Amino acid sequence: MEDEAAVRNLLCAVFGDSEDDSGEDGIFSERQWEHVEEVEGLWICRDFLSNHEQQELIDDIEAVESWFTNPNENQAMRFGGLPLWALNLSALVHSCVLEEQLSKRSKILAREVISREPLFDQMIVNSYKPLEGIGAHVDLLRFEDGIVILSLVSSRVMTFKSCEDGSRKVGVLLRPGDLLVMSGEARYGWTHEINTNPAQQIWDGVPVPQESRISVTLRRLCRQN
Ligand SMILES: O=C(O)CCC(=O)C(=O)O
Repeated sequence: MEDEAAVRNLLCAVFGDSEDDSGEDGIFSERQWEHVEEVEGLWICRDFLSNHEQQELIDDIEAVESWFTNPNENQAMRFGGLPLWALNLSALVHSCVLEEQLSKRSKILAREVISREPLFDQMIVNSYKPLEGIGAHVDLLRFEDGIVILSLVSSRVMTFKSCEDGSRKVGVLLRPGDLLVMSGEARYGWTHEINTNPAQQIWDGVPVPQESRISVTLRRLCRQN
């Protein structure tokens, strides 16, 4: 299929070519999109990046950017002028969402979001130590609809709470390589948080091992009228 070929070509351009694309550490991931039924507009792309791709990205983040070499630093932000690796990541999000929307008629991002240029122009990279998290929040309204978060290194449960009815809570397990996409209701009508209550780090009755974690959030600033 043409779209699949386009995504493969983009991956080759970003992460290089490999003869082994089948094993766990193969270049190409086995992407699987899941809609979180309870929260409209919340999607997770499982294995968005393969182990190899994740490692390449972590190397870029840690070495190329020299971020987080100081243990007291845990957040890095960029507005506009995104580094090449983030532009490549953004291009990959674009192709993968588009491919899924065209092939399965899934509505992951609205037409005006997926067709805007650039898709993202702001980035936050968060580095978490074990047991660290982020408080419940809705992303600032100065950012447009359509926000993605890539999880790296280790898993965490992220909890969504309805802004209208705080008793409506939905947990999602984010594994290394997973991409979370929030739009519409999920972006504006639910808060998201990690680890504000460590007891939440239980998934299917089993504790989620608390290791360091890195996340990359891509968003776009609202244009001034
Ligand atoms: O680290 C995460 O997965 C969430 C990041 C986030 O919500 C934020 O930076 O606003």
